[in-house]
Amino acid sequence: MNSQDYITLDNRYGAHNYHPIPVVISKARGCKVWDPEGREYYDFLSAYSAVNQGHLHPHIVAAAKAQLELVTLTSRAFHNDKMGLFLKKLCDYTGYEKALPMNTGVEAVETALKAARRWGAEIKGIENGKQNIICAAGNFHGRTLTAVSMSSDPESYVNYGPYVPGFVRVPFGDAEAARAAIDKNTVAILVEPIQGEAGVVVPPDGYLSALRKICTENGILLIFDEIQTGFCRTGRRFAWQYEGARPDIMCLGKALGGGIMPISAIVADHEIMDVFTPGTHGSTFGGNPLADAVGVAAIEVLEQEHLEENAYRLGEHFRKAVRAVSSPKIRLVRGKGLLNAVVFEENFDAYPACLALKENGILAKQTHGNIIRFAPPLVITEDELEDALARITGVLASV
Ligand code: IF1
Repeated sequence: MNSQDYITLDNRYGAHNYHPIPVVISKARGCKVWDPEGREYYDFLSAYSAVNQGHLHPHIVAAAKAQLELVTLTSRAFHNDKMGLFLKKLCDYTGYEKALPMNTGVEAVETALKAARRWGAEIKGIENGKQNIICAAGNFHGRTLTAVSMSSDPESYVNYGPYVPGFVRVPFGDAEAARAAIDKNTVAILVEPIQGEAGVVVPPDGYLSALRKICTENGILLIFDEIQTGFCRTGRRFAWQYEGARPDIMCLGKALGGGIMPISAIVADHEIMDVFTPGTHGSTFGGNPLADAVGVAAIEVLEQEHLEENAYRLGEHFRKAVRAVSSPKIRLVRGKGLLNAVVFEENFDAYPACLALKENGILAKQTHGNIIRFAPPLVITEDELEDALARITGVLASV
């Protein structure tokens, strides 16, 4: 079978809920992937930042293989000998007292929202059912009914009603708007430190720390969704560290699984995490021993290879090189670390540019039509980035 055969199969048997770049990936290693015909590409999407450590990192693969010889799934009806080690590692790495493991990112978001609502009812004494949570326009927190109920993007929410109530949406990047939306039943503010799906929207400096201050002053929780920005992607372990704006709850996913399997979690201190009591939340697969072994190895790679430093340094270089491209179609280049986007003019369709990038050995995907996100695995070397940049700037200069 060749690439076209695989694409035909997908189209015949799969729901048409995606419009992928027409490339089939059958092998991957580090920051590169290959199609069945043997063509080589740089991966500039990194599965939306889920492979920060690079594809098939040997340390993470070894941990998975070793665990596959022992035990993979126990459920939480019993203890296993890996979960505690994983939770400790995650708490040490993030600087929180407790962690609650789930699987996908949106489950971490749901977990954070449940924690905040329960905290509001039990600690703040808000009448159950009256809790509200402030979120930001342009957010992306996942695909469940709760997550799309927060969304301002019609693609995400249209015809999925009735929507989950209890959310108040304010403009992203405007801390005073968030402050003004707080009422006596508000339990939390939830935002992404940088909005990924919205097109790598970096808020004004001081926004995150202003939100921190507002939440503290009003006795409500600050929740950051670091599912896409976390684990070194933006040049720090977590994007909030640029402003010392430590949230009360942090949602984590994607790169926590090292590109091997879905692993997510929330972290928080005990006063918040203790709102969960036996039977009040959980997951069949959350905290499974295979995920625990993979999660520990995924964090070890981030630490041992100093990936936040690599992301910071190469990110500066990437933006400088791409900003030097002169094209009347490019409006701006923005991002932090190795989470970057090239924003074209309002009505520009970036899909053909992504096809041209593919022809030149670069895989990237547009978002909102006129924006291309560039987010290679953080293990990319300076030489590899140089090689990729020559191709990227060449294509961008010719659009
Ligand atoms: C798709 C987007 C990125 C996320 C943040 C929670 C989740 C995500 C900040 C949910 C997931 C993914 C989902 C994936 C594509 C991708 C995406 F374009 F859709 F928006 F990255 F920008 N919070 N983002 O970015 O995590 O439940 O998927 O594990 O839906 O195709 P999940």
